[in-house]
Amino acid sequence: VVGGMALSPGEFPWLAALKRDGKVICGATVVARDHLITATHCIHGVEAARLTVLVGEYDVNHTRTDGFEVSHVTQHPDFNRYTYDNDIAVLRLAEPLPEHLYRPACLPDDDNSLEGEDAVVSGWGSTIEKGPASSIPNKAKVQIWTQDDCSGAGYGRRKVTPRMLCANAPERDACTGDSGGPLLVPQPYYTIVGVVSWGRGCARQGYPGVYARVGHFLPWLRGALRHACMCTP
Ligand code: 4AZ
Repeated sequence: VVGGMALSPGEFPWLAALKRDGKVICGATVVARDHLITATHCIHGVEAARLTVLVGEYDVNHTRTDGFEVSHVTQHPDFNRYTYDNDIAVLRLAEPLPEHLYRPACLPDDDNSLEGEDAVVSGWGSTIEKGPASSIPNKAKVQIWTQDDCSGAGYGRRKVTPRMLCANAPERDACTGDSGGPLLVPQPYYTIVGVVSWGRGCARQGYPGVYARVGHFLPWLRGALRHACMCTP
């Protein structure tokens, strides 16, 4: 996260770090006792056995646990690895998380446009473009763009589809390593409206962060999260 501030320990109890072969590669969001949402591009073609998630941790270079085992991965069937269309995935854990370690983020209850709304992006990604990953998580307040402004942004022929959402603020953005983590609207409950997906560099003028639009995937998520105990505020 560029242009943000450090989270306090325990401040975002739904925020998780995703590891592949023991190394943090992306963010993720706890949405149920044994389910997280991340980006498909983070885990594309990777077997569940190589994945773990850190939940309830702060400094990822000094963790208390090695992470919780992922037992099953549901990639979005229409993920496009060239355009990053449909860049969302659901991780199922081998065991439910200990209750004291997390609180789930809520899912939106419809596909609102959200344009102009304030949102918060968070993660262990770089705090400057091409910088190293952060050992502690950061957060930044950003604004959600209209779909028209977003399609007309600098991305040109790199298409921003209706399955995506743009957000940024001057000098504030998601960055490398934040992928898979949440974009949250805080009112009335922290609700995951986006999954960090792509962008040109970080916090460049005219190039907002692009997110998978969670509201678009509600029917698919209901299937992938079947039997999960959901957020009950
Ligand atoms: C990345 O490489 C990445 N500025 C994620 C988000 C953005 C850029 C890069 C958005 O994971």
